[in-house]
Amino acid sequence: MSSPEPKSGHFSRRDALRLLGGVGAVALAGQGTVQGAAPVAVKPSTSQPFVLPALGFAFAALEPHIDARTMEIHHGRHHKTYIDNANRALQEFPDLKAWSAETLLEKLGSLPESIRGAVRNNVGGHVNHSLFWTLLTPGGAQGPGTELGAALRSSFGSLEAFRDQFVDAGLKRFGSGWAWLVFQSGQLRITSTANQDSPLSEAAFPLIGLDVWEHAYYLAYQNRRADYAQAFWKVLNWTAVDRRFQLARS
Ligand code: MN3
Repeated sequence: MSSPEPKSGHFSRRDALRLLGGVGAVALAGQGTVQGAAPVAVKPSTSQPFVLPALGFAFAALEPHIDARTMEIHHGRHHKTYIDNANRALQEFPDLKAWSAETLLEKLGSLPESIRGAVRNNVGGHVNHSLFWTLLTPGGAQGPGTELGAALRSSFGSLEAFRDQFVDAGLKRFGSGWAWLVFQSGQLRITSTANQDSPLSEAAFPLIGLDVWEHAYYLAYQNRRADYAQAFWKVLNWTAVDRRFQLARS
């Protein structure tokens, strides 16, 4: 088969904003001048070779809701392993070198079959975890901003109903996977994926992701996934979610 092509030779403004995340995205959103920005402006975790992004807070910062040892192993070993495996697999495909992690997932179906599974699992694992860390913080807003709050109430009836449905999605995900709040076709949706499958591969933009693999909670919660999912609300940084909601609609 012919080699797939990146969707463009440069990163679009939307890509740059999406990839940057955090404070950088806010700054760029204000500029509106990053059309054609070089990949160098992109957060290093999303361009190849992938690197482990800094956590941005101490391993113990989320205690008692998520314990330090879990954070240390989850970030330094589990996430690192996805990165190492992704980089190793992609070494064999120089034609894909310019593709960001997100683009690889968005265009999963167009990738050579021989690497599709490795990208799905390992680039998926990298992108999902990179997002997860940015959503976890002892700081940030305790609830959604005005616009997202209104959208959540309109979509799910109330914030409480939203939280219940989100937790339910995580509990119903059999085995390993993720619960998601996504923005798709102009709508908020709650969904879940198996393993490290990314909403990006379904043309959905993730706003909130909760890792429900046992490695995310087993040390402190053992089999009590429901308790872990409830504790998630205590450490979710709604400021980051609001920012992603803005980004999804830009
Ligand atoms: Mn994980």
